[in-house]
Amino acid sequence: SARSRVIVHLDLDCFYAQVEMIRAPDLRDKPLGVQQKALVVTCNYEAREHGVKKLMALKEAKEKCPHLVLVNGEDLTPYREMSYKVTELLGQYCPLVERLGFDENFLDITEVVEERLKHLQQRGWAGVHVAGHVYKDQALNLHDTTHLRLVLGSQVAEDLREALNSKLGLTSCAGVASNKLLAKLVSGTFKPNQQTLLLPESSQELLRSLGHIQKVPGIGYKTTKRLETLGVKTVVDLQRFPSAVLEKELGVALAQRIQKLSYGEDEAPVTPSGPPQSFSDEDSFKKCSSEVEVQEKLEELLPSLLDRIHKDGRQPRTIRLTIRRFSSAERWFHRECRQCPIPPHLIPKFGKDTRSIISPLVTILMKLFRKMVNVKLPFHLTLLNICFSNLQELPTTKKGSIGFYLKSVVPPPAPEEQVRWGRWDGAEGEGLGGEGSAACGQSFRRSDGIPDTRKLSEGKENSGRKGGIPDFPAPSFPGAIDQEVFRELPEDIQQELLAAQA
Ligand code: DCP
Ligand code: MG
Ligand code: MG
Repeated sequence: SARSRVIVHLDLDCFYAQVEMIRAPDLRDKPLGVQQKALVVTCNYEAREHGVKKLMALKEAKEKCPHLVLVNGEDLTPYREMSYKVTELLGQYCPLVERLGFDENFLDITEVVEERLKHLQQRGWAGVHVAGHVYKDQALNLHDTTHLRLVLGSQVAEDLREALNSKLGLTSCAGVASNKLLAKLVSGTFKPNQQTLLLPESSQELLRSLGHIQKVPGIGYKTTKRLETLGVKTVVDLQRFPSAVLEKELGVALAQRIQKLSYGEDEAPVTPSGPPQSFSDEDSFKKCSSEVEVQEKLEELLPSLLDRIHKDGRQPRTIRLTIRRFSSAERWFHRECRQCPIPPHLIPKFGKDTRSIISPLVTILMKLFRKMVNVKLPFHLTLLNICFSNLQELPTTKKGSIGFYLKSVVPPPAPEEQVRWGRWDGAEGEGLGGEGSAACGQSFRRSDGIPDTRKLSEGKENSGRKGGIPDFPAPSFPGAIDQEVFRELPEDIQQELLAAQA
């Protein structure tokens, strides 16, 4: 039987705000908010002391803290770059690093711990102590090798956090536990700049403390709704619900997985993320209703996107345009897309002759656009997204690109059926993203018969995202966060936002 694992979940403190404080150190001792449109998406801990919260409306934040300093965080470039530096650094300590959003990483440190254990066995483990907190102050038993391994894991986590701090100037929180679910749940127990170890005997308490099933990472919005109709609201309800009924309602795979989650069991492996499988950017707006405007928006989006591809060093083979039409009924989820191969003569110009390809790319995108929209009739768009995918290595990829950094540990592409961590399960995407996906002409079927949306494949394709993410309800949201930001958010926050829309 498999030896129990040691998993670390690392979450950076007030991530965007930290990046801004590194860029402008005089902001350090001031309450700082990072603004996107009319929202303070995050703020430093100084501002939190004044009552400013993540995702607070700008207006309210200023009322709470009149001397709040604001920086605009709409250009994600600095956060994205720091985010990859973090993953890269962690990858130097352990090959099994999986990104989750911009500011979280899972590490499977079982082998690292095993090495330390060997050393200890030579030296004896009398002086072994836990680093950071133990959840609920549970007493340790170092004669129990599971405890001992987890304690060594807490020391590894401390070393990782110390490395992030000394090499990148970042503080973070960590959770150490025997699987991803528990590590993620425990990591935020003490914040900021602290870490927490969960011993197996306390895992029930941790799960039950969540209360509502919606708080369980891996149980998505749609599944939550279906469970509620069955009368299942709390984690305890789910634990006690007859499995046979659940399997009939949700299908065997999903039923078994979520019931296991309710007990704190999660077998999902830490899957190295590797480099992003696509590059996309988008803009959302109230109204775009002429071809000229569409062309302008596309011309605005392309340069920084091409710049990211240039820095990555790989060349895309496919280009895709996604639009969202105004529609009061389906305003959240209705996206349509068309894609086509990039003409071979343009491919070598990516990364070399960026300027000269903008115009031919716009021509291609406008053709794709006219395949979706009859331009002779009035139209009303609220979003445009350009995505480059099917990235292929050059014979000699530049060192230092994000496409390079994980090369040594990049796994073979994960099969689409693979059940993934958290809300990124295909089954979750089905309900929320399903509408728009049909129009994309790509739908995927899982072996268990649950239709997946394009999101699953697009997810693997999208800057490290895992698919299954519902389309974000931009137009109805006051601070309209763009799709990329939304995808990169921790799932609890995504859920919060979606719930706020409902
Ligand atoms: N973010 C965003 N929009 C949201 C939520 C988050 O742009 N709706 C961004 C800003 C955050 C980053 O994602 O800095 C990471 O999200 P976290 O929930 O981890 O929040 P922070 O790292 O900011 O704060 P904490 O210290 O609570 O982890
Ligand atoms: Mg964080
Ligand atoms: Mg986070």
